[in-house]
Amino acid sequence: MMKLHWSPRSPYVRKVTVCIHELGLLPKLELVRSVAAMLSPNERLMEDNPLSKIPTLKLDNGFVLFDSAVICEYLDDVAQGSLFPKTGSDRWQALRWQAFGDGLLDALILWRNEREREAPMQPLTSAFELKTRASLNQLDDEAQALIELPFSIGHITVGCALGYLDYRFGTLAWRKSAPRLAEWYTDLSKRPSFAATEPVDG
Ligand SMILES: N[C@@H](CCC(=O)N[C@@H](CS)C(=O)NCC(=O)O)C(=O)O
Repeated sequence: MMKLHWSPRSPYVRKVTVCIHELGLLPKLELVRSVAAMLSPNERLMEDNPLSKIPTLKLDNGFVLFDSAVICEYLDDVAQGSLFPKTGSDRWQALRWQAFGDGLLDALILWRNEREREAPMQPLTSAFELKTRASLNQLDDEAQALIELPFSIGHITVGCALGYLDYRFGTLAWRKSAPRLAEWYTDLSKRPSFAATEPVDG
């Protein structure tokens, strides 16, 4: 049985668990609740991944895969899925959206870390906000393409980034500035894979 270091809060882990649901792989995985926090490296997790990050996937033969992009592509390959288009413009758009969603998440997580400090560095939080707003504008312009292209890791990653905005940045009210994206996201959230992986504290 493959072992996934997992948490119900992490948006990168959510990418992987959405793929697991989409690909019907749930019975093949053991989910291990692992706490990963930048300020307190987790020794048990580090035995599998010295970077102390989740998601981390340990295969039956002991081989360990990270990060989320690599794990998702591996699972799609194992299940012979179509979340990673093999060739052509669909492939590059899927990988681009994955990089876009991952990049937005990277900025949001650093922003949140800064925000929680006693004296947040204001120019830094402003820069994160600027990038987040610009990303939402850009994704809103791409909403029609998100609707039209075959469902892929790109859709999953952008969806997980938006889910994280709802979870940790509610006051940003992102739907106001990205109404077409919001409409697409409402439909995406109805997929059983998204409904089953809503972030929760605990
Ligand atoms: N690029 C990585 C990012 C993973 C990541 O940063 N995960 C966070 C949890 S949301 C983590 O493990 N943080 C712990 C740390 O940075 O020490 C991926 O896509 O898997």
